[in-house]
Amino acid sequence: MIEAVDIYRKMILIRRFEELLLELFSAGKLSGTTHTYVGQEPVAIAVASHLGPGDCVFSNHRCHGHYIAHTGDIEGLLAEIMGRTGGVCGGRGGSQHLHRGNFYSNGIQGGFMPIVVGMALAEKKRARGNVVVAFIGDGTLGEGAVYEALNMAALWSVPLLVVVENNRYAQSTPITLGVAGSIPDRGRCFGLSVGESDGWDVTGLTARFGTLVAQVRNEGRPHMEVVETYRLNAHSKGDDTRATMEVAAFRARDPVEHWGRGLPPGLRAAVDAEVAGRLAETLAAVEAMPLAQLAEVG
Ligand SMILES: Cc1ncc(C[n+]2csc(CCOP(=O)(O)OP(=O)(O)O)c2C)c(N)n1
Repeated sequence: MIEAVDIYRKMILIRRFEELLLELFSAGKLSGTTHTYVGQEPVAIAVASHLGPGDCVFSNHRCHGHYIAHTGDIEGLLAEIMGRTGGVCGGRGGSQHLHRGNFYSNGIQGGFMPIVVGMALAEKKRARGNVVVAFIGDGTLGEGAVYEALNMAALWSVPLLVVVENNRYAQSTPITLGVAGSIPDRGRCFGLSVGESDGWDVTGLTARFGTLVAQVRNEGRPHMEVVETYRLNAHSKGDDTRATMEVAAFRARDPVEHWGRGLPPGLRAAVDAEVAGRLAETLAAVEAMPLAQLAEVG
């Protein structure tokens, strides 16, 4: 069972890492773009707490939280986003295109879903007891490839967990304008088992994903979990068209802040200081690395 303080350490590491990214972006020190996961941290941690090294994770454009929760590798990630040779992909993949071990991310909405099903089918045939997890957003439900993939996943009965992070917006489009009908029904219509969970209930979410990962692993059939959540920051950097009042109401419910308030203040301050120190050291190490050169692309 993951301790409350460890959950906070992981959540605040993701939060502060991304705040640092936004600062670096404003200072002109980042290559490419960056989409932050601010507000959604409990989801990545709840899923990651139940996966082993043989399990496979596919993530999307909003991948930093998933990557840090699964690997803890902030140096490789920061170096990657800053275009340095020590980056997880040599500084050439950038924010959205990460690969380390069994972790993959891709910025094309839904583009990895057919690949994910193929990986899950391979795991089924190898019978090693591994699961494949795919994180997609509500806006990605507009991609046809997602439905072809869900159809095959159900038909072939593969060990796949699809986590739909419903943060209510696809860039600037609210789900009311982009998603007809019910999101859970979109999984049910293919015969997947489907559940819904609350992205603010950190304890409940962690327990829920424990049950789901075990279910997918033991029964070897796909499940789709729709997690209600909210991104507290802009879609990528400054592109936020949401009502200020709405964002403020969700900011008042910030799950990371709320969880931190549940810890003894001294313990929380110690973790905050530890994370700040770790980030400062990481930034210094990354800034000392050489920039990746195009000529190195093989
Ligand atoms: C195939 C494709 N179309 C459009 C885009 C541009 N795009 C990047 S993120 C995004 C919105 C995605 O919304 P959602 O799936 O809800 O994820 P969220 O950003 O809310 O986490 C879009 C349209 C893209 N990356 N890929």
